[in-house]
Amino acid sequence: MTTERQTLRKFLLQEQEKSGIGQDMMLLLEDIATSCRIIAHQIRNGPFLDILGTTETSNVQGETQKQLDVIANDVFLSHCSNCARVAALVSEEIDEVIWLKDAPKKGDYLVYFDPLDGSSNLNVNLSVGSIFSVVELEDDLAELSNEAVLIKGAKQICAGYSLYGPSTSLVFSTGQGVNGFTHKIGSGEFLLTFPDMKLPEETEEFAINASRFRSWDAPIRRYVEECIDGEDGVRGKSFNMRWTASMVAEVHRILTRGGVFLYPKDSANAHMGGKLRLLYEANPMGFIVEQAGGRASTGTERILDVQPTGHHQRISVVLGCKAEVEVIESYFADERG
Ligand code: P6P
Repeated sequence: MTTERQTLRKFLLQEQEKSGIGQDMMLLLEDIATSCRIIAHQIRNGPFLDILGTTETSNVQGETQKQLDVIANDVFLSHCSNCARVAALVSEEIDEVIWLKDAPKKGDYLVYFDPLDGSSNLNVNLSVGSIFSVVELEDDLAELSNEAVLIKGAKQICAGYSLYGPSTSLVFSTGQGVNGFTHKIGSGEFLLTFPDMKLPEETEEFAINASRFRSWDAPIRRYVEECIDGEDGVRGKSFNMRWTASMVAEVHRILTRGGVFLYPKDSANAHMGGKLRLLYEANPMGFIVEQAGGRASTGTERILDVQPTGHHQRISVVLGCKAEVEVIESYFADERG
């Protein structure tokens, strides 16, 4: 007999009592959930809608945009603008900060998102996802400037992702742990399927793009070589490796069965500061991993403590099971001497 699963709405009402998240955050999360349902529908019907191709345009990252990158971005823009408390939107796909208010007030929301992460997986039918992060303004804004959205990840009040895989998962935290929902085809409801997600302390699985081996800094190379040395090496145990080219899929796997994800700054991307973006990839995923009992680091400092210097800033990312991230951090410390 299947148990009656809690709907997203019922969960949010319960959370409202427990964590004090207000009506506005509930409305925003419902709008984000609607965005994810629409994007999931577009992806699943992509071959029939002829939208799995690329556009003639590039985004601020210099990446050629997929049609679904643009579609997903437009869906997030239109739905996240519904909530009267949203003062600004920061999208991976748009150069400038999108201000929705002339005079944002204390308590207004800043919403950062990567509308379709891993979109190179789209035309080979592999998992992609959306990532979102919400920060509450601590003071009225005297002026609308890009600097106003450069807020540390530790200030997030909500972060999450939607994974468009065999099923559509919506996983988020409002600071009271991590909970995951699955979209039930037919009813359209997101139902609670992964309550209170927790990372194991240890793991035997790491995720890294091994083709970048020649560019890695010494601590990363040392860590990966020791994992590959297995039982006969200093780690004394075997490791498995995964790489899906979708941070959302990697993080969901890690939240579900453990692991560590590495996309470090290396000699090939150091001029950009790394590959992954701080405000709408590293910060939200770091928040969720920490809320699930894990750790999120640049290798030398906590990601959520990094003071952003640009709203499309890139950063080195090592996140997952705490013990494994600490091993990697210790290798960077050894290198500093
Ligand atoms: P690579 C997707 O483009 C992304 O931003 C992350 O989702 C993913 O982990 C990484 O880049 C994949 O990078 O170099 O393996 O293509």
